[in-house]
Amino acid sequence: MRVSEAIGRVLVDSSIEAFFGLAGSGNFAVLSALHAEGAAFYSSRHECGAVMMADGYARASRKLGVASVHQGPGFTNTLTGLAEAAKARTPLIVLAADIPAGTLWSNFKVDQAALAATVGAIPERVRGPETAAADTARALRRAQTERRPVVLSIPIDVVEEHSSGGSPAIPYWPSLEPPGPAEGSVAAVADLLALSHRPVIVAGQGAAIANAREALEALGDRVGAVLATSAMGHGLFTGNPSSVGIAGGFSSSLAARLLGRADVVLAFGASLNHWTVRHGSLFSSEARVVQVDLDEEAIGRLYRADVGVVGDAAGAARAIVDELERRGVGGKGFRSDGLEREISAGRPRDEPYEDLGTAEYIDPRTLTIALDDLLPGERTVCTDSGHFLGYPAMYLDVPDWQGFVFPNAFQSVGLGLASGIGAAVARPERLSVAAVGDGGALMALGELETAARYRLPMLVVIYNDAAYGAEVHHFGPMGRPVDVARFPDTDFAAIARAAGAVGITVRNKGDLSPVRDWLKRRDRLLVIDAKVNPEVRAEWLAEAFRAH
Ligand SMILES: Cc1ncc(C[n+]2csc(CCOP(=O)(O)OP(=O)(O)O)c2C)c(N)n1
Ligand SMILES: [Mg+2]
Repeated sequence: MRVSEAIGRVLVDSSIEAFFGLAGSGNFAVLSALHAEGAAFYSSRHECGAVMMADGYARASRKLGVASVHQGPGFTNTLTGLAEAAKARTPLIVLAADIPAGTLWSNFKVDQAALAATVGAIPERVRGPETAAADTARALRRAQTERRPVVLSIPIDVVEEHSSGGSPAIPYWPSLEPPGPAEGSVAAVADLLALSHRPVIVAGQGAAIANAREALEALGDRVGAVLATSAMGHGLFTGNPSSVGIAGGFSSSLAARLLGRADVVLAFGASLNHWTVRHGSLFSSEARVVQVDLDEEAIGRLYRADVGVVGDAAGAARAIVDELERRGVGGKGFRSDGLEREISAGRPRDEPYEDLGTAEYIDPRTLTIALDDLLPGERTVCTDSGHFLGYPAMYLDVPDWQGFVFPNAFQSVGLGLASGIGAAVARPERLSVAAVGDGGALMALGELETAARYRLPMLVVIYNDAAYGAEVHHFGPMGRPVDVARFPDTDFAAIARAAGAVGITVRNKGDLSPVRDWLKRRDRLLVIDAKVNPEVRAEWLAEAFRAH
């Protein structure tokens, strides 16, 4: 068999069912071989889109994401998506063609390994025909065990060679038990909890990856904790009556008030970055902080930690509960009578606001709340970056952690649409909802055609303020001229129709009625061009710009 076939065979034998990419001469053989081996192929219009589709696919399903790209510019086009995937610790593989080793000159020559490493991905290489299968297996393993994107460079002179190696038996990699927490640190946490009246648990992506929901809920029940997540952990406690949603910039005012009263903060698998702790203003300076993380270096790095516990979130939570049981520590803690009722009436969408809708514009809050009511609960919400971002994050419920895909680790505009496509492919039983701004939509516009071409039953909601609203709302109040960030209105419904999708323009709640019919059919992409009032300034934005 050829090297390309050996690579394709290893991937399909490792349960790769779908992949994304853009065909060029350099990756044509690998792409075709992987497809011929049985993996479904989705052709993007830009390589960044391909990587973000693989990223969204991985986040929504916990399966490995795979993308295939041409060498040189095909690869450099992936870099923003690759940086996002690396920062978010998404396990994925980019199969990147590369020029032959030792080439003195080529238009496509660029140091791919160095570029990959610079953005935080792991560079790997197919070394030759006889090692191709083993090299591919190694790349797969590293992406999964190190939870990072791997760039597997495949030289174009090797890819068509004969390989006798074939597919190696995929080596069995026992999943190593995460290290148990040290007894001393568990005892220190129990000491704090024995004196606590108002404990809170903040769970991040690390807790979600560790499947720690049950263990954290048991701990929360034992000590009467209020539960919250970081933005990356959003959805982990969906449905729990003691959960107040996201801690940080996207908190409801009730959540901010309750979290501010905590006397012990238990962070599990959360870095406690400035978003989660609102630049240090969310928690009281008196609150004692416990940080549990697999990575010792994460503890106390971004925020203070009075007690550090090295271990995985689920194992540590169970060990803490055992210790509390042994000591007979437990109680109602923060869960006063009436707290559940207060929480159920204190979601962000329950907070009163003045509807700033006009004949021309819908208020973005009204739009999002109406969509939350209209759309099925089984959904994956994928959000791009921009001023609008808080609305879907705060007002659209998600069924669980995988139901919220948040490609904002690199805070790049333009990634949300493609990650929504990846999620739609990964979880067809869930409605994929990509929430994007007009700027982000135009930056990734080619992928609108991709979603339409595959007739993906997904929804793209464009918060169209005809502006780079984040800049307008930040610089405008300072008296700076912001015309550089304003544009004539774009008719996205017309663009959607031209691409083969359904497009509707929404200026008020009534304009959403076609969504109801579409939901019954879901036979193709629906694009909502929501003309949102550009005057509405999100409260969370002031918080966001404190870091600039
Ligand atoms: C790739 C990239 N370019 C520029 C920025 C700076 N930036 C942050 S938000 C934003 C505006 C995005 O506009 P839009 O998608 O319409 O969302 P809005 O802020 O208007 O809601 C810009 C340009 C960025 N974060 N990423
Ligand atoms: Mg905008």
